[in-house]
Amino acid sequence: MSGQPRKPSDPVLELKLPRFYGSVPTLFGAPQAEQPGDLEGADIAFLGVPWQAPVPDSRIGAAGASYFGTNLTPQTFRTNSVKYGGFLPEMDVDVFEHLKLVDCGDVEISNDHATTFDNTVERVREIIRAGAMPFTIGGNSGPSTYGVLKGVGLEAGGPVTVVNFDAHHDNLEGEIEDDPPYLPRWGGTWARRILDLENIDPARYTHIGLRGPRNDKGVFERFIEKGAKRENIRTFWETYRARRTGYEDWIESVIAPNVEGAAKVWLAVDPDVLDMSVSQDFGDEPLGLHPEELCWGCYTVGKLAGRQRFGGIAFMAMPFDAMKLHWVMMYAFLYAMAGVVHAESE
Ligand SMILES: [Mn+2]
Repeated sequence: MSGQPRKPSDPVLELKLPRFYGSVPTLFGAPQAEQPGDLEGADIAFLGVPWQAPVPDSRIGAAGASYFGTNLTPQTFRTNSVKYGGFLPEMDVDVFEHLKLVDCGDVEISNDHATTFDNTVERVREIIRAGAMPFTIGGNSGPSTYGVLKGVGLEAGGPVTVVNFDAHHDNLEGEIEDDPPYLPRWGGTWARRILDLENIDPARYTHIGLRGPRNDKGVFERFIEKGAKRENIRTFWETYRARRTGYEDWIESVIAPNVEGAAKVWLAVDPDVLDMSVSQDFGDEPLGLHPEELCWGCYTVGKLAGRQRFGGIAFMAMPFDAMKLHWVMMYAFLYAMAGVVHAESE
């Protein structure tokens, strides 16, 4: 070493972070799981689902933020994660001391939509069979919701509770086989379609944060038709009141009855459940949750489910370049896992 700064021609000899390719490290710098055998001993397995949905007419322009480039979200999410560790002083827990995280890379996305779904289901089943909890991130809804949850359901061996944080119903009618191949309608339909999946119990389906005029009049009826309960669809008025009456008690009372007796609990978060003021680089719906409310909700799900029943956590429709939003969602993930850790220590 000459003591001089490196020359552009000097080789880079050491990469301290495990990397998939180029400048993409693993999530939180976790060990890479390249082969199914690498999943041994893992508690949490991160899996990217880099699928970008076609942008529908209604979401062209600024409203299309959660569509454009979402195929890049898993890798930018990884890149943004490496400033964090797993210790939350406010919870006095280091998540990664208790739960071993590995990064499984991304699902292989195919031009053939059915193949993408099959690949996703298979990767998720592989993770669950190895005894780990899948942490998945889209892409848009479709493979990252229906595909992931299909795998969870097939391995569950009993009823699965879905806890879905979303401003929107996403339960429009229309079956998969009716979708035009060039414009699969997953974004607006997935929450209805999942209610037909094996082991997904519609009566346990819990929706938190529904609000606003992107929803239509049929929203409740379409859930009820599929077996969901009206009282499990929690709108802004309830979250708003809970701020005064005690949000922690309220969210526990909402989730606990639907977790009781479930074989698995799967947690889905569409970041638009957050208020549009939360992140300067994403959000087009006011009257949403604050980060602490989302984090506490995720913590509550983790704590009520516990290590054996926590069926996975999934983020979807997150723009690749919404850096501040990524960080909020990393908190949400860590809080869910802190709940799982605390469930074990009780
Ligand atoms: Mn939404």
